[in-house]
Amino acid sequence: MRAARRSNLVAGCALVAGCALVAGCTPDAARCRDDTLLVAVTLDDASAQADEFAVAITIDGTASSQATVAHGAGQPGGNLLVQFPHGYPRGHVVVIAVDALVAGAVVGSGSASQPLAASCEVTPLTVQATAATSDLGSDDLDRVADLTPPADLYQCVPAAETGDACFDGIDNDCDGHTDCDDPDCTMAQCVPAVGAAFKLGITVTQASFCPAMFSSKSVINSGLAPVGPDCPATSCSCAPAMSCSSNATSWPAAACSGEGDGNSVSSTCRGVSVAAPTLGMSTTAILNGGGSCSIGGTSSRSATQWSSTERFCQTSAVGGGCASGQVCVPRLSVPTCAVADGAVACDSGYTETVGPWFTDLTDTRSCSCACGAASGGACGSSISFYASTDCSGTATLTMSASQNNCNAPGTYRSVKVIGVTQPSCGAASTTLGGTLAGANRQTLCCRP
Ligand SMILES: [Ca+2]
Ligand SMILES: [Ca+2]
Repeated sequence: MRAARRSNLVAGCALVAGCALVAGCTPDAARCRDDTLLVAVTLDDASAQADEFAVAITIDGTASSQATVAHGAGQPGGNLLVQFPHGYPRGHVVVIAVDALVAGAVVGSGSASQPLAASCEVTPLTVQATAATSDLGSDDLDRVADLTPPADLYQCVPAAETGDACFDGIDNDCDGHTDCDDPDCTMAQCVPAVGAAFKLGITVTQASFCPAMFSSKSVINSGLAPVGPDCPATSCSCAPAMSCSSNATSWPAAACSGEGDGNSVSSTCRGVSVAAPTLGMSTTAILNGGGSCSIGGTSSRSATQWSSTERFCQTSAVGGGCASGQVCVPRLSVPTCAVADGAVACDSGYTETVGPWFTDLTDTRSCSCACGAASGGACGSSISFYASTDCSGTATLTMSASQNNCNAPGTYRSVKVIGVTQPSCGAASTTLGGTLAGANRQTLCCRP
C-alpha cells in the first residue's frame, strides 16, 4: 500500500490536492494524471492578491465538497488537482467554484463546469474581481504574507480492499488501485461489459443455491419434449360389431295367413310387438352389412420434461478498476454468463450457449382415441325369439333365415340374429391436436 497523501474534502465526493495555485504550478495539460480533474486557474489582479481560496466542488449538482487552499499573494495563477477517492465519476459533470479571499473577504470569484469523459480532464477557470471588491488595491493586501503551499490538507484513511470492497468502485486501501486493479482483489476479474438487455452472472444446477454476491434470478430450460408419446393409447378401446339385418312376420291366423305384422331384426337385441295370440312366424334372408369397430376409452396428453435446466444467478458485485469496456466481477471456477429476455445477439466476448432457453412452456395438446379397421366377422344363419324383452333367458323359438313356421303359437317380446361372429379390430391409436412449445424465450451467453 502506497502512503499517498491527499486532500480529502468530503468523503465520497472529491478532493483537492497537490500543488495548488502556487509558484511552479503553471496551467499545463501535461500535468494531468489519470482519474483526476486538472483545473487551470487564471487570476485577475485583485484575485492574485488573495491569501486563500475557498473551493467548492459539486458532482451533478449534488454531493458538494468544500475546502480552502492557501495562496502566495501575487501569483497570477496555478493548478487545482481534483481527485476522487471513491472512484472516478466518469460520465458525470463536475462544477468547480472558486472564491478568492483576502483576510476572509471575497475579492474575486469564478467557476467552471466539466463533464468527465476521459480518464483525465483539464478545464480552465478564471477568477475575476467581484463588484464590491474590484476597487481593492494591492496596497491593502501588503500585510498578506506568502503562505506555505498547502500540499495536503487531509490524509486518506485506508481500509481493507477485499471482499465486497473489491466491487465498490473505490480505492479503499489508498494504494492507487481500485477494485480489479488492486492486487489484493484476487477474487475479482475483469470481463467484457454487457448491454442493458443482459444481466451478468453465472449458471448453477437448478438444485443449487447461488454463491455469495449472487442472487437467483431465473430458472432457464431447453430441450422441451413429452415424456413418451404425446398421447398414450393405453386407455383407448375398440368394440367390434356386425351389421346383420332380417325381418320376421307374425301371423294371427293358421297357415301364416291373414294380415301379417312385420318386425325388423338385427344382430343386436330389439323388442318386438307381436299381436297375440301368434299362430305363425316367417323370416326373410339375413343380410350381412359388414363389421365395424366403435371407439371407447380416453387418451390424456403425457407429462413434459426439459433436457437441460439451469439456475441463473445474477451478480450485484460489479466494480471498477478495469479497462474501458470491461467491468469487475467475482472470479469463480465457472465462466461468467449473461442472460437476456428474448432472442438477442450476444455482446462481444460472449458466445451463445445452445438452447433455445425458456422460463416457461405452453401446452395446448389434446388427444383422442382412434380404432383400426374391422376385418372378418360373419352374421350366422338363425333368428331367435324370446319371451323376455331383452333377449335374456332361453329362446322360445329359433328359426332359420327365409323360413315359414306356421305352427308357432306363443308370445314373443324380443328378437335377434344369433350365431354372429364378431370382426377383428385394428390396434387402437390416438390423434394429437394442439402444440407443446417453450415460452418466455431467453438468450444465454457465456465467456469461453
Ligand atoms: Ca474497492
Ligand atoms: Ca486499492
